[in-house]
Amino acid sequence: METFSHFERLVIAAYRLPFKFIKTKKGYKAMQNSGGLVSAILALSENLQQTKSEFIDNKIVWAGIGETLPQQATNPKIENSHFEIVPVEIAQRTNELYYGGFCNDLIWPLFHYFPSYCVFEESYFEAYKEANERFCDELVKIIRPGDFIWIHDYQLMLLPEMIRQKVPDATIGFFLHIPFPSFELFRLLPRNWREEIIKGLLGADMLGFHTHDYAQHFIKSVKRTTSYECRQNQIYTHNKLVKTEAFPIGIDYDKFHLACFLPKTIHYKNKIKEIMPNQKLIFSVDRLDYSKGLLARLEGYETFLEKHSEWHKKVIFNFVVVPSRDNIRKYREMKKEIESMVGRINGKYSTLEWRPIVYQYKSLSFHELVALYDMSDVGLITPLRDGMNLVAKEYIACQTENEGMLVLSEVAGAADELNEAILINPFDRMEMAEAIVKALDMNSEEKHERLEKMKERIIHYDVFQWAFDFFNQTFYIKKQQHAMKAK
Ligand code: GDG
Repeated sequence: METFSHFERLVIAAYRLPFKFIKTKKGYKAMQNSGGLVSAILALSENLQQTKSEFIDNKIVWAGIGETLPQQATNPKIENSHFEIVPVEIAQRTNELYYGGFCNDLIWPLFHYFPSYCVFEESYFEAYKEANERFCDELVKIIRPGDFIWIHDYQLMLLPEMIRQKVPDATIGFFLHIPFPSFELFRLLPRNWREEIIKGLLGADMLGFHTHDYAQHFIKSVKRTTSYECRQNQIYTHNKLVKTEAFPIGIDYDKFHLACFLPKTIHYKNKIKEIMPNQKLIFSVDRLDYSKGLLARLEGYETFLEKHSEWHKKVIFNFVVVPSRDNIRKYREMKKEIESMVGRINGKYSTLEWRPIVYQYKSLSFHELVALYDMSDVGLITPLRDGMNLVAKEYIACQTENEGMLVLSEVAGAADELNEAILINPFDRMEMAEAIVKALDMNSEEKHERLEKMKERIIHYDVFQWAFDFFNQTFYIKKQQHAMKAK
């Protein structure tokens, strides 16, 4: 029987490669793709040298859709990183049905509790299978014994079992970055699709979710979909033991916290002070997405303005929306609605010298983002559903110069760890309005005390701990499987 003491390579499979390449006069420039997953894995790849896990070596392979590295590409992150890139090619039409269709027209709304937004198309599922097979083909070519294959997110839920069929001894972990919904939602998928998804996922040895609730929802769906025996968080399939666990993703705390003291950030902070003297600042930043609750947030802020005229002229809401998926009709329509609502609220409450909302539809630079986190008095993070929400954790990490308070949706995964924030129901505009007042009025001692508790938790379980915890627990489940086989 094979024995092993560590994993030799980390093989990541995620929908998108971490970089795109822009042609410039001087050659190609590599730009980091946006999103929580890419930030997390890049931070990890930069830090594997100082690994806290004795179970994994510092070699990373990343398979995903995108281009190969042009030779002239320049970017310190690429030069210093230790990963090899494996591009996966998917025909354009298949990708439209797979990514635009099955992933974003069905799984994304369903798993975020928007069943009425779901589109059920047979061709979507066929394309989903085909795309997962394409990933499998590329991975099977490069996988070798000693690899730890770590598959990420809802675009690749069939992949664990596909790889298992071809490489039965592979070590496979899967992490879901979005919520796993209650069975009442999951059961809305056609029976054969939900069976294939559950069996696809169960090809992994370890299945990770952001929260215990998501892991429990998954187990419930396994019980309702298969005849496998489930004991607490372990599932016994026909031929192996699979474990599910909550691994709440963290952030690179030091990167955000220390950035508050860098000259570039200080430059932006001074600018904010200059432009908004004697004003309280409320801040939010999210990708354009209905799950982020942007319209409901504007309604909550409007209610605050309506009920609390004592705050007029004393507060500004800096509302940043980062372009995302705006080639999709639903997203374009939402953008229009946001803009008309911002216009209406500003039209109603603005005076010559004051505008209650400063709206920006763009991506901020890292230092600008950190400066805004640090200088704002209230972080208003109110998704209608969110797997975790890294912005909430980054906001806490950046409270240095001007300690603020976080108003956080109770249905973001982050609410499980950040319970000293002011937690609210994001659909309740009255509750949101009163939470804003509470955050603005909170005395500095109370804010400090609450922030310290939250900081302690996110320092302790940062993005590195998240990954190492996943590797270590997978290592032990592998040992357990070997011991069971040896009996
Ligand atoms: C998915 C899940 C889960 C945002 N705007 C700017 C900017 N960002 C960065 C933030 C943060 C990341 O993007 C967004 O992460 P979130 O977690 O908030 O959201 P998703 O992209 O939806 O991520 C989510 C995550 O995966 C990880 O598992 O938490 O629930 O939906 O890091 O800082 N960065 C810069 N400028 C911006 O304007 N520089």
